[in-house]
Amino acid sequence: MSDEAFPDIPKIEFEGPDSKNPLAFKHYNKDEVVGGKPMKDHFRFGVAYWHAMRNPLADPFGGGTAERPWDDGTESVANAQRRVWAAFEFMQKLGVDYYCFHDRDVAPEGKTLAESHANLDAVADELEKAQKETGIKLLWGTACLFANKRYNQGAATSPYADVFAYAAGQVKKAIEVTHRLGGEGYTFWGGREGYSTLWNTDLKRELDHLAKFLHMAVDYKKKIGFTGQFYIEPKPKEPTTHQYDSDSAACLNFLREHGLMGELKLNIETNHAILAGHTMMHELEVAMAADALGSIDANAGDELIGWDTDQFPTDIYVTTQIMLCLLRMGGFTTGGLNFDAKVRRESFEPVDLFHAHIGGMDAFARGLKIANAILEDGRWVAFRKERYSSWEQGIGAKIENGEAGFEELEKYALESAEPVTASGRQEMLENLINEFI
Ligand code: XLS
Ligand code: NI
Ligand code: NI
Repeated sequence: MSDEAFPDIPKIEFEGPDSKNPLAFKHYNKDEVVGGKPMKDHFRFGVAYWHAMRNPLADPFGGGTAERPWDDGTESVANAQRRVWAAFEFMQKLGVDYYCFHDRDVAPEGKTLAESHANLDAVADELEKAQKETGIKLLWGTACLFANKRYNQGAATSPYADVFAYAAGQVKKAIEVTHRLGGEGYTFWGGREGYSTLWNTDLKRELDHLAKFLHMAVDYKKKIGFTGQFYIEPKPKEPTTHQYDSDSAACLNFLREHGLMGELKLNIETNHAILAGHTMMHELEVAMAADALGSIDANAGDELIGWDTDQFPTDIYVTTQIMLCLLRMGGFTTGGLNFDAKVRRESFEPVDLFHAHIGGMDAFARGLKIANAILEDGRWVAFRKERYSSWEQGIGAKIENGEAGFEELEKYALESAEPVTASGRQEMLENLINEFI
């Protein structure tokens, strides 16, 4: 076997829309300037280490199918270190600039916390070398607080104080390693921070504990001088019946109630939006309205299966909506588009990892070009502006400026004719958007 993990796969290049080469980009042209900056800076694409490198592709009815010839299947540190080089070869050939990881997907869990820390350090040594050699950077790190049996009833929301303390020790270390590797962010996804039944759950106490945990993390981050952005990732259910961080609105309310606004932004995942009964655009708009959209876990769900299927994003209508939000926000600062997505169990060959990511990157490139064209055209923006124009002067401006109360408004309504509204023109706008797709 050659030293390469993907010996038959060359560097993926942009060949344009007419190319029939499945291992080429048709739309993602990293240096092409769209809307004032190169494509790669709009997206800041990241590979999710857990899916790309660690997902065995099992489902509830059968074990893993993934063929990963560079991996000897053991939970050894040496195997984990070797895997780092396969991961970076993959990312380099694909041409992404970022990756994300959980502590326990890059390094094996030891028998004690001390041993786990040491394993993580040993793999972080390799990650640091590989980052230096390739220029690939860490978008964010995170800790796996859901796989080990000790977390079966939660981590920061476990009914057991010792579990909370263990989780704190684990997260402390994960933040330190993220800091050491120059991570631009750190994500909290509350794997099992929720409940299965209220018969055994003190909901208020658990939520207070979660807030305490996050405050401790914020304090520690400042103490060690880690300036990366903290994110919280909403998800409504799965694995628990009800997750506390269920959607953007719930997360924002939680952060506000506990004095954490400004300390954490949201990392929003498409499939989680769907599970919450929302569209991705809704979740993004809610976060943007609170100035709290930080990063995105790019994937897709299956409308026919009610799980977090974590599929690769291919729907150009959705990528267009996401890019419309990002362009209006002025783009990411610390965040990026992390492909929190896995290939299907049937797609077990290494090359499928390339097909999947190429498809996702091309889908976003098209979304960007379409969204930029919609904004440059101006009709969509103008329609929305016109729809709210009654707030620009007269009584609308007075209300917005806090210069009118109920008495003034009643007087105004009594003296005015019946209010006039115009059509919302939903269908016309849907047609307008489709003009560009
Ligand atoms: C799981 C989450 C997870 C987070 C990181 O559903 O999406 O992958 O992104 O813990
Ligand atoms: Ni995610
Ligand atoms: Ni998910």
